[in-house]
Amino acid sequence: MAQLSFERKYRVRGGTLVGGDLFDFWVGPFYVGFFGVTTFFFAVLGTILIFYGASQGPTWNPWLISIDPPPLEYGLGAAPLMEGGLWQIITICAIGAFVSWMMREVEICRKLGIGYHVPFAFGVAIFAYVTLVVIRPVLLGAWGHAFPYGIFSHLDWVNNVGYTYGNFHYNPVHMIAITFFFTTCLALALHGSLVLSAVNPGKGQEIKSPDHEDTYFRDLIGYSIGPLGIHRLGLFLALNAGFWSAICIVISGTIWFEEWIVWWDWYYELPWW
Ligand code: BCL
Ligand code: BCL
Ligand code: BPH
Repeated sequence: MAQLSFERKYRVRGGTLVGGDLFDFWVGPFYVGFFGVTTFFFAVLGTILIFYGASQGPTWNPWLISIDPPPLEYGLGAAPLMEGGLWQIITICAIGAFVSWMMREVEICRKLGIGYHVPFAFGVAIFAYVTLVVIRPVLLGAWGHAFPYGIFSHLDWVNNVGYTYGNFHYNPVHMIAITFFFTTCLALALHGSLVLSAVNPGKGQEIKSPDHEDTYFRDLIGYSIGPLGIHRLGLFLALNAGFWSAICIVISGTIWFEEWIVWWDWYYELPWW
């Protein structure tokens, strides 16, 4: 693949955490590194195992293929391959692949001498996944509480777990997470449109400056958070969306056992009604 003009300048040695110079090279545009190798290993193995599981199952319909966790009876033990063991190995591969991917991001940051913001942010997504398939099942005492790896089956899991707690919408932390997701989308809609309006103004017109962007919002709502601030805000909103998602599900069944609407009883019980 063609190299961009500035790319060669940044293809410097070093910054690796493991393996020294051994894997310090590129394949086409991709940096490899030790963690590139481990990502590849786990991703390929996990994917092969999903296809193997599918070959043993009733269907090749992509929507319906599902690799299920062990039944609740197996608790936290290892299960036979066809009764959840496959799911357990795929989960190890998935965590291995995601964490390797994050560590590869770290090595690239070190090479470039930039901050670790991206791998940190990805860490929050991994945290949400690990909460669903490790932390909560361990707290509840069975791998069977994790979600199955299938396009439709994982939607069924969300639905069923949701109704286990009555109306999941009443989970106050779910509310916080959803609010952050919506706000993230609002912020990106404004940021994306604002930047385009200034730097992509149409043929023959001159590109406008960040001052124009700031002035736009000052005219509109009396305040502009500024070119650095908007990225801080965006990251803050997105990470909170992922973080509170993890919290909203981990408290369901571990510290809250009833329907979520019952949680609001404190509100009725306030002394002044
Ligand atoms: Mg889900 C939907 C993957 C966890 C609730 N979910 C989707 C689909 C996709 C998916 C099949 C679109 C997601 C998307 O665009 O995201 N979900 C997925 C994965 C995980 C996961 C990989 C995971 O944790 C490893 N989902 C969960 C947990 C629930 C959940 C359990 C809370 C987060 N998910 C829902 C609901 C919906 C989905 C509700 C939907 O309505 C939607 C759907 O249409 O389902 C049918 C944003 C990310 C990107 C745009 C980046 C690209 C991601 C691509 C599309 C992922 C492909 C996954 C592939 C089919 C999985 C196999 C991997 C191979 C073996 C290598
Ligand atoms: Mg709810 C969860 C919104 C209705 C039951 N719900 C969530 C949260 C989110 C949300 C706050 C999922 C996001 C998340 O965790 O991301 N729910 C939401 C909204 C409504 C809603 C907006 C709505 O009605 C408008 N929910 C309902 C109804 C219930 C309900 C009322 C069902 C009847 N909801 C539940 C349950 C859960 C949620 C149960 C959850 O478990 C879930 C939650 O909080 O989970 C933590 C986090 C992101 C991830 C987990 C993805 C991680 C991705 C990994 C790290 C990387 C994957 C890589 C991939 C395999 C690579 C593919 C290959 C490449 C493409 C090459
Ligand atoms: O590289 C990236 O992006 C380009 C990283 C990434 C990120 C990053 C990255 O840097 C960041 C900051 C986030 N995601 C952030 C977030 C939000 C939280 C802060 C959150 C909303 C979110 N990501 C969500 C999601 C979702 C959802 C909502 O479902 C998905 C599907 C993703 N993120 C997906 C991704 C990837 C595109 C990418 C990424 N987020 C990470 C790529 C990676 O890890 O590659 C290595 C692994 C493989 C190539 C494949 C592994 C295969 C497994 C071994 C087998 C499959 C197992 C799986 C459990 C089966 C699931 C089946 C489903 C049908 C349920």
